[in-house]
Amino acid sequence: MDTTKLSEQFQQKIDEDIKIEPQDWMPDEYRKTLIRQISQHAHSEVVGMLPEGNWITRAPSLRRKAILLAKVQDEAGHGLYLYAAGETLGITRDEMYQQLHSGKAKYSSIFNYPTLTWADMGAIGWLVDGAAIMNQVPLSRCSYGPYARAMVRVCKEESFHQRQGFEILLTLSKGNAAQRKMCQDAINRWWWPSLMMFGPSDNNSPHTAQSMQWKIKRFTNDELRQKFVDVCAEQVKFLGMTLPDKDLKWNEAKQHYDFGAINWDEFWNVVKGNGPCNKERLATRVQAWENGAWVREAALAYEDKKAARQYRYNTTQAESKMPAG
Ligand code: BYC
Repeated sequence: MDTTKLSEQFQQKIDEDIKIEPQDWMPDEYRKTLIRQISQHAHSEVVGMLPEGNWITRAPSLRRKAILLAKVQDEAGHGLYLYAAGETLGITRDEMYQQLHSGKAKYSSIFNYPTLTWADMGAIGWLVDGAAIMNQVPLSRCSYGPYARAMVRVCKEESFHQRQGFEILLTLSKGNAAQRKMCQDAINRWWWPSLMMFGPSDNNSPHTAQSMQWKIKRFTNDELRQKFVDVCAEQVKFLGMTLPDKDLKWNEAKQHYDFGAINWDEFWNVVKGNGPCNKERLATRVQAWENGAWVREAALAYEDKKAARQYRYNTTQAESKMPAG
């Protein structure tokens, strides 16, 4: 069948909400877009462990430490599901790591900001995981089967992450003046970078139109950002805190919150590698990879030994069944 016909059939399946599976025919650009997005997403999960990992040893109680540890481990798990989903498209995990470690692959801008106080763990849970859920729930209905299925579990875990973050902030918001100040300061620092997580505005987003047509994306960047602002503008009231935006205002006619201008220069600067922590994050990942070399070698040596033992066993068994003489 020629490519035009295959492309038509492919789009028809998408239009009918039939999932595309790894063995199905797909246009090269669809495959490339998915590899790009899924690998960037996987990298974001594992790099995203670093800002919070930083606070595990300094959590204020054993309970908080256990919760944070579990959350950070969840992020490693999300990375693994996503790398596995990426592999179904014909790229190896080593190639994806190589792209991250060489600085060629992107990961979410948000993880290039520092975590200065314990309240940052609350703000990350509430805002960063909250933004992630807003973006990822629609991805669980995306057209590519393995990506959509990975998102189902990821979103359940993200929902726990978001609540634990909000609960940290709620506790601080009921504390003394210094704790309330710490809470507000964390919200102030994480608010705008969280809005940037949704990507450039639609008129500057080169991939959105095609990804919407392929139902990789179900909503545009601006649509998801608006939903997120609407939710957070209400939730912040429960904390008795404010969002750092003097233009944030309910718009009765639109039934949405209006909000201020995003600093896109800051966003692109971080995406290009010049944010406050880009270099440190990448160096830490590369070092973790290098430090883990002996574990990978040991695992491979163990597999080889097991295979050799099995081979010897199979040969002996076959020989013992041979007729004597
Ligand atoms: N940061 O045309 P656009 C988490 C890039 S982890 C950096 O709109 P697209 C968590 C974009 O890649 C959550 N780069 O692109 C973990 C593109 O560059 P390239 C991570 C960004 O793909 C631990 C260019 O800008 N979530 O939840 O249609 C602890 C043009 O953009 C960003 C995901 O990865 C950014 N923020 O839409 C806590 C979700 N935004 O590739 C939490 C999956 C854009 O052409 N990804 N760029 O060089 C997506 O949904 C989409 O890829 C995006 C961007 C909405 C992010």
